[in-house]
Amino acid sequence: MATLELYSKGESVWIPDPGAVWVSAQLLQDYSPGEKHLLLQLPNGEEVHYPVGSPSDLPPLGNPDILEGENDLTALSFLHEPAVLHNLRVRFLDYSSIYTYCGIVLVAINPYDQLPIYGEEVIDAYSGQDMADMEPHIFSVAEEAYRTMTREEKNQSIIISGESGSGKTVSAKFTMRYFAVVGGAAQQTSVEERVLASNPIMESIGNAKTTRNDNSSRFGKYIEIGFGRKGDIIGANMRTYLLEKSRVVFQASAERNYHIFYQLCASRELPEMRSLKLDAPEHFRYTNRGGEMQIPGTDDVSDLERTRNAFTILGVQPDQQLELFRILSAVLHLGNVNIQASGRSSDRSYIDADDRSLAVFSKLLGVEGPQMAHWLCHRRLAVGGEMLVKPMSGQQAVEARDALAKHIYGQLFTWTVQRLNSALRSQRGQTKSFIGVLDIYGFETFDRNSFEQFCINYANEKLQQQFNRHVFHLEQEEYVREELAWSRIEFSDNQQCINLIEGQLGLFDLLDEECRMPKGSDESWVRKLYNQHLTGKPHPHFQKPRMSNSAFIILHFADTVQYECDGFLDKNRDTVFEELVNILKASQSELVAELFQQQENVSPVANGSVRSGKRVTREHKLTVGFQFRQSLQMLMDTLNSTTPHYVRCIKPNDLKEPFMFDPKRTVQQLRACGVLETIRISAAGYPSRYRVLLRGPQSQEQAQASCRRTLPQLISDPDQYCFGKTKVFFRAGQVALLERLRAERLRVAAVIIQSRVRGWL
Ligand code: AOV
Ligand code: MG
Repeated sequence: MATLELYSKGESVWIPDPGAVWVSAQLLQDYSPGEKHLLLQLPNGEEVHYPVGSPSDLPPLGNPDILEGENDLTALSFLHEPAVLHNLRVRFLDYSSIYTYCGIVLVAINPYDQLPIYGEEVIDAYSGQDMADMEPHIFSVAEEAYRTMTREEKNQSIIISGESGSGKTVSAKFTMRYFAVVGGAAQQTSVEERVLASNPIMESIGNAKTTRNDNSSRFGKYIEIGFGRKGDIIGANMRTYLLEKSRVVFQASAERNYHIFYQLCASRELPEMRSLKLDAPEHFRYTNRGGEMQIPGTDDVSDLERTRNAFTILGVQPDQQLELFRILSAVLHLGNVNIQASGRSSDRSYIDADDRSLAVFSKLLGVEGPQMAHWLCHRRLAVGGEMLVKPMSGQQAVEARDALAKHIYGQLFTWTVQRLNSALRSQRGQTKSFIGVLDIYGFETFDRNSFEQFCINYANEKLQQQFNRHVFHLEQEEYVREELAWSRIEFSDNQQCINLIEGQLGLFDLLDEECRMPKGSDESWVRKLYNQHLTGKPHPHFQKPRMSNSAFIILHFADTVQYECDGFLDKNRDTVFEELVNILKASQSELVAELFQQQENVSPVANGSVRSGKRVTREHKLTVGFQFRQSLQMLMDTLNSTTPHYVRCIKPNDLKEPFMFDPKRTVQQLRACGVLETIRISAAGYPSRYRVLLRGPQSQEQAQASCRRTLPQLISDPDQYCFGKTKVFFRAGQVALLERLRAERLRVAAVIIQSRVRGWL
């Protein structure tokens, strides 16, 4: 909390406001301890009595005007939410500056407008420059990573986060383009071109229109760009995380399936596409569920051309591309296979022998139609050591069909990533160091949250922890370097919440266990969660909603989220029936057969559990949750072995309007992405660092001595500042006090603040 004497007449404070979140008001009287009100004047001239029960109710103080529009928020005297919000808004609206530093974080606000700040001449301007000398920019972060890599020969990471539609993928692409330009060899080679060509491919198979973003990435990506001895790009490698496979068979209203399906449908009249027997996307069950087939401002035909060119650049020849398109088209036809229910209580199902979609599907994939029809509607079952074939109900058969479609798409996605990686592998010797760019889904909370949100939010807990620990590490290193007599800084670690999710008897652990049980169910899993984490000593991050027995609540660092347990087991198992996959394995098409050689969650013969409509997973370690935990741990290990650079993207309004700033939405994201958390962390330490120099020819020692003499007279509380070897460290608010004193008593002040040292770097 700031010093009380700063609450004096004429000063400004921030008071909460339902619309603007915070508004500035002027103090009309000095505040003296014990008073129950502050007399304030609002911007519209209105005078209000602001209640102050105790000094802790005092509203946050405004910053000195000279700091308005600062390009590094940690330079502000008062580091609090209203100050951060105000400065971001001023920079964004008054200066069209979408980038601002907040210590080691670059905050990027989506302008929803084409800005002339990404041209090659801008790249040239940033190239070779010191971060501190340049306006904040995504290129300055890229340059900083590049320079640190070449200077220290150490791997770097650029970690980009933010909610859906905030600009992560756009930012990631700009950093890649930056590296392609500065890391381009003197003679144009194709490596940079290949690295950039991976983007349109990944976007066509991994991005889709959602209600939040017309080009939403439905997977996480970490791409390592490898550089050689001379700092030139020599290759790349990417890892992907948790593709949203449910989208292949279902889309919410106004959403689309993956772009590639619409690109293919739109190009169906091309001679080479005729054999795919495609139709308009309205006619496929898997592409028409969202009701909207067209994205304004995009042309699916030319997008397919771009996708195909990119494939060609990456060495995937046109005939193999067509092979991929054939499999994708087969998925669409599979969705149109009509499954009819039969039997007295609809406990059986069948597919008409002349089902056209099944015929096309089978022809495209080179498999036996009748066999396919049989195994879509039946399954093998082991009962007492004997094999039985049991019919499936219409509902079960539809689920089996959809599971197969998701499986085919998932295998195709994985295969494509592997194919691109082998095309991007360095052919010119060893990679010296790499810069990894992480573009991963941000924290998500919807009206209804399921397994996907659970995994995504868990990933964000892990990233937040990585970030917290890194920031603290830097703070403490600085204190050691400056030999501060300073005990450790307190900070809130989110380890407890992470343990709840990934630890022993944690949510994933119990989920995997439930998945192994023949009679396991979502409800019984959630009951076990209540038992484990609510009885006895309740877990501080876990709650049960009052009105539901099928949901649970997690108190995440960013927000409190309620998850509905429905579907967790199935999504975690993610199985597909073995008989169906065996048919595909026997395909005449080489690529189809290859796709299904590496099997993940294929359900073998069921053990009687089919009665409850459940499938079993062969091994615990193959659950989606288990794989996700493992891949995240590997990601964290990689990130921790690199020097990280952080970019936090903000979506300033939900209307996709150019330069429109909705303070409520912005604050919400600042809270969720941990920028404010960082501010809180730094306010607990010494956020304002000043090199304290005196005018005139004084030696370093003399200057230090004067400071030591003078400061105690200016700031009475010795806990508010601390002398380091080369700097004085001030607690939050002290610099504002000094500045005011200087303005008032210029002659008395012996301290002249000359040069401000940038935040944490
Ligand atoms: P995301 O990656 O963060 O969402 P995108 O990078 O796809 O978000 O950005 C969404 C849209 O915002 C883009 O298609 C552009 O129209 C616009 N945009 C973003 N950044 C800029 C910029 N710097 N300049 C101009 N326009 C921009 V998601 O993938 O949904 O989480 O899963
Ligand atoms: Mg994206």
